[in-house]
Amino acid sequence: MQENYDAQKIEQDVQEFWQENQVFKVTEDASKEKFYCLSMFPYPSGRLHMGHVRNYSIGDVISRYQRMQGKNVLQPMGWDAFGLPAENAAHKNNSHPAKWTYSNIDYMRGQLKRLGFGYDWDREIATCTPEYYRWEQWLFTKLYEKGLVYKRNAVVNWDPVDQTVLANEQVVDGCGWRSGVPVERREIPQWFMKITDYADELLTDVDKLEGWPEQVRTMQRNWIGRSEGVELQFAVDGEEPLTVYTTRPDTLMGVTYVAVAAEHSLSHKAAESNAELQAFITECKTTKVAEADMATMEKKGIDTGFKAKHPVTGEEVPVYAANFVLADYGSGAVMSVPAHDQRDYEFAKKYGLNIKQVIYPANDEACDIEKAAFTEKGVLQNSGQFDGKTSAQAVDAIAEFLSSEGKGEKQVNFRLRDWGVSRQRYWGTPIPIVNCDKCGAVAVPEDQLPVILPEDAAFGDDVGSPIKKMPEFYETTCPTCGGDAIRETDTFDTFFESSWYYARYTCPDADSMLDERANYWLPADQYVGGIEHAVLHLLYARFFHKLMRDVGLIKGSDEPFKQLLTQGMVLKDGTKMSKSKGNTVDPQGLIETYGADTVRLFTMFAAPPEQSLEWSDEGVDGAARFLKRLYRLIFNHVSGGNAKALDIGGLTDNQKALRLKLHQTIEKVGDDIGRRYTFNTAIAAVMELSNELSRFKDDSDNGRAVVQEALDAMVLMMSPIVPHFSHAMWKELGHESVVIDESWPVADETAMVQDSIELMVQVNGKLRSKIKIAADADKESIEVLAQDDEHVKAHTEGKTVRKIIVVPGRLVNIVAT
Ligand code: ANZ
Ligand code: ZN
Repeated sequence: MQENYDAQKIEQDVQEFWQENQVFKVTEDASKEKFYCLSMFPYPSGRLHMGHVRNYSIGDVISRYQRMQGKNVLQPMGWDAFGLPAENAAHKNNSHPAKWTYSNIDYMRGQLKRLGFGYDWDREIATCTPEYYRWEQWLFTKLYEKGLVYKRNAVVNWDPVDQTVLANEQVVDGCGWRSGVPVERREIPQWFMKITDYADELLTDVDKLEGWPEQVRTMQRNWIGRSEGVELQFAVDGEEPLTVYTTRPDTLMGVTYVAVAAEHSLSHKAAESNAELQAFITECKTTKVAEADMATMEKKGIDTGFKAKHPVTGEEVPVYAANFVLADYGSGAVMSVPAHDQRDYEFAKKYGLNIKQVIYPANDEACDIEKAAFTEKGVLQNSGQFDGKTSAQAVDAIAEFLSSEGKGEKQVNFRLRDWGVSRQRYWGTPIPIVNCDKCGAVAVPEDQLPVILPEDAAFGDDVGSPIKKMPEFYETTCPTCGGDAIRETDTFDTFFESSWYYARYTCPDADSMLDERANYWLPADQYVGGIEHAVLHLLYARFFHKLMRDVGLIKGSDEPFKQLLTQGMVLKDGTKMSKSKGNTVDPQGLIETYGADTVRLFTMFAAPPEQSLEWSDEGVDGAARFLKRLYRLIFNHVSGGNAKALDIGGLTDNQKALRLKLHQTIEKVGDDIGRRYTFNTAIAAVMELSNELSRFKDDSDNGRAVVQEALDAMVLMMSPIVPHFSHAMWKELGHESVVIDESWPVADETAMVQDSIELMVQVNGKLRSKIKIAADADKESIEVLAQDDEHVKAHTEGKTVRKIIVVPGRLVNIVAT
């Protein structure tokens, strides 16, 4: 065995071994329990960043651990290869998005291989290849037949200087990112997927996702946003009745005005003779409609002059056009109850409208209508026939009354909108539709798929999509009547590709969208990725799973991802690492300096996976030192020749103590990696064991046998995290087998007679918990274990740990503010 640890040499050899023996290639094997571990695939932006390294290290550790549990593990990788940055790069360099994308893929694939991630590369997918996107085109045509996709006019961001549609992320402070001029809103025909048809199922199935973080489940629920309310009508003289949707019908008697969206038909009608209102409508067109902005923006409105008749009292209230009413939610009109809705309240104060309180606190809650709206439920007053009812009773009574008068009905509403999938971009999947003057929008027939994105399109200074200027692409014949027709030149939102890649990995070469293999592997047992995808990507993937199920492609599962792990951010000096902030650390340099195993070890040790990871150069050094120390221990042991078999009956107290520690560690590490996913505490426990081993001086046969047992187990336990190191060390320790084929070590119960002490743990001087630790645990691991305690966490959550004081043998005090 070489005396010094040479990471580069070891890693190169081991990677060659993996490659030659195709160790990560998997096939379906019904006799084995499967485990499908999926990490979110990257956008091929050029180089891996630390966030990728962290994400993929977590996935790889889980995969390798599961493999050691004897499971048939699938871990695939691919590329989310369509998207705007490729187009921008092409315009800039007068080159082509495909060229840029494929060369990035080549480079990044090399980086992933260099990091030693155990992917089955035979299953690699790049979503920009026709072999991939043809199937989503196919699905789209099937869904068109089923009525699950449709075309309608919708608003886009239009850049009047560049004469092009902008994606939302290309609009900066209301202006085009290149032109710098205010963006206009334009209506053009676009394609929509009827995700709202699945709103109910998408919502109720969130309950089944027990392996998902509660936070993400809540975000899914909120996004879908089911609400129960009443839809009711206010009569307007000489006009169609005005329909409003309310979740608080109990406040009906407190309505003092009605507000409609600027785009509402009544508003347009009134504007015909009201220039001020016309200007207001135009102004609303250019302001953002994101709901997040709704809450904070200044509320503005204009009286339309129309009067609405209250459905119970017949009293007339004014109708305002207001900027806070969303045109495409509910009916685009709201009954305003300033006494009980804060937004209505502010608006009424501003325009001097009546505020009529009708709900009063049921108990001794404070309520001062002079200061703010009272938004709680309560008991009705000033409400005529409904006086004295509680809010809950009034909801039913008012709904019944309206229903009997033919003026309203209970209704369930969803916040979720249909998914607009048209993008006026080039580098995406062509929408497989042909527009014929006679036949309308016709789906491209199956035998004419895929509609291939022409890769010879010209890129240069011009910013729009080049296929919109390529008659050889868009001039075609109608599949139905054979007449001249025009091909759709829009492409799919790139969320389309990432909505089903997880399924295609199971059968990447299938000559249908999916085949039987999908049912062996799906659902994915573990999904690992960023919290930024907690809403849309996950929702769309869940939706696609159900769509693919309902066209008969998937059987036996309703949801794509059983367990979800959302990794925390990688920070430097407390802020997110990002190119724009210029505080990135390039993983490539680290790999070249330290080797992949050190990088992997650092990322797994520095923080639990769901928390943010603070970058630290010392931390990387520490990880490197630990591997060197472990190497040295193994070197020293191996230099003494083969160890004899362990004689359990003849163990000394010291030997027993080491075995106790060893088997406790095995138990803890198995639980930390396998169940809790706290890889950092698992590593801390192995470090602690290695310290114990350094202090253990016993050259007797049995002493050396215990050391061998410990080193073997440590190498196995570390192998998911530092797989190259472990592969080499396993061999040096005299084993004929390869570590990747080994099983996870099992703790020997008989060796686990307690020899631990209890430490008190205080947070800011207050006793919060007691932890059991090895009698001679070192400071570093005590700190990690103390902070990891559930009771302690409850008191440090959301705070920053400033200092940790360890009084050996007695207590730990954590100072957190
Ligand atoms: C009267 C009322 C009184 C309301 C009250 C709330 C509190 P969710 O739960 O999101 O469905 N609303 C309805 N359509 C709207 C639109 N197009 N743009 C903006 N706001 C709209 O919320 C439904 C509530 O949001 C409705 O209930 C309505 O205001 C408002 F004390 O009606 B409410
Ligand atoms: Zn036709």
